Amino acid sequence: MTEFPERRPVRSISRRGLFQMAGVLAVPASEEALFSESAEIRNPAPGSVQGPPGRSGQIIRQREPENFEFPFDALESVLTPNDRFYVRNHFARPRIELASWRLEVTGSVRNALSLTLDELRKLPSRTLVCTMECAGNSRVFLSPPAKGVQWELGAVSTAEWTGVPLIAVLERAGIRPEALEVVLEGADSGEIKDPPRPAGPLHFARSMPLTKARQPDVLLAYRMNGVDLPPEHGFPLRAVVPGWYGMASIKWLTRVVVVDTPFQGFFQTIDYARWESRNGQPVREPLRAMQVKAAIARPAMRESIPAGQPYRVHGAAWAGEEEVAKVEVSIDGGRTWELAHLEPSPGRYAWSLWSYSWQVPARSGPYRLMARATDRSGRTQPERHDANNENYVIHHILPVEGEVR
Ligand SMILES: Nc1nc2c(c(=O)[nH]1)N[C@H]1C(S)=C(S)[C@@H](COP(=O)(O)O)O[C@H]1N2
Ligand SMILES: [Mo]
Repeated sequence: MTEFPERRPVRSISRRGLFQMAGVLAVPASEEALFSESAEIRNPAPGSVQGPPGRSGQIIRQREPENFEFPFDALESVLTPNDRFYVRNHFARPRIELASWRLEVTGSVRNALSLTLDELRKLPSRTLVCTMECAGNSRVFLSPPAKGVQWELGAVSTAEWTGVPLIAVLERAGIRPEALEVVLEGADSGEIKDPPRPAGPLHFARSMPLTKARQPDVLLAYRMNGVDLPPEHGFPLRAVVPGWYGMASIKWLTRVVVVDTPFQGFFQTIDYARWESRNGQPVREPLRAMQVKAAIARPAMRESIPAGQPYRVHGAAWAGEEEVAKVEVSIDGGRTWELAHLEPSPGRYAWSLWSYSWQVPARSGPYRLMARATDRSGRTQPERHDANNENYVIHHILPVEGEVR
């Protein structure tokens, strides 16, 4: 029903301490900021649910299941604090008893495994900073309105993850030569509401080809930004599949199944898939790598800006399995573009923060700012949404409009 921004409870001192170190300001939310939008509007105009910048907490898009957005206009540092990191759940969050929890590794392997968290923690670990974006991020900007959670800019966040490489666990189990893919399954389950849908409940599950699963940066993660994985982010164990849209990074992981044929699950074919042309025929392909994208944190949508002063336009840019080569900004509706300053990213799969010093005109009037990223392979952002992506992969250039006053 109501979908207004709301502050979540303040977390432990230790976690806040961590992010003060990381340069994140813990600014308390003002109450006026939180109730700025009536939720009767299912697809609000861009910016209409934005409060003043700098508030803490997440934007509640849906309470059950939990779907919380990172307030992107509060972007301050590369790492997103755990209590602001967006949450995307399809079903109710599962209750997990650590004492009975096991990771089962089965299918096309020589020795099936059943591992406790302690056993996983004893294996050699790896730590990396990785950006995760929901494939439905920015959906609110599509017209006509697209079905699904009405994310603005903030269904994307970045954290430092620690865990065991998936391949290390697979090698212990012994991958059979005929193996093709690895299916990851979460403990959460439920029924799909809209057709086409299977009868009865199903678990959230996705697969990846073995070629991806062999990359040592694909982790089974148990720590996030230096603390145990929080419950809403998949405690005790989740996958982190760097460079891919978030749906691949299965939370509350309980089963890893090595398979010899392509997995055809609901979230692989019906949902989180797109149309691709093969020999002149559209075929269904699962979503995989994140596409190149720059997002503007400030100014926020419809932010008023004082005339005649310099303004620091800033945001983040990411490119999935590629690296961002440059970010450009246009202040004239896309006629001319100027290079933004790009900060070094803390890892191959982490977003880069960027900024651009804009000399705001002395006269009042409307403004229209655009940013676009280009990756190292030369791919850049399209001007329009690709209809074959339907309600996903929204990475076309999204202008920010407001008033100079
Ligand atoms: N078990 C399980 N894993 C899941 C999901 C889910 O609903 N259940 N959602 C996926 C989707 S669509 C995204 S975008 C990411 C979000 O991770 P986060 O909630 O930690 O941000 O988790 C993925 N992993
Ligand atoms: Mo997602």
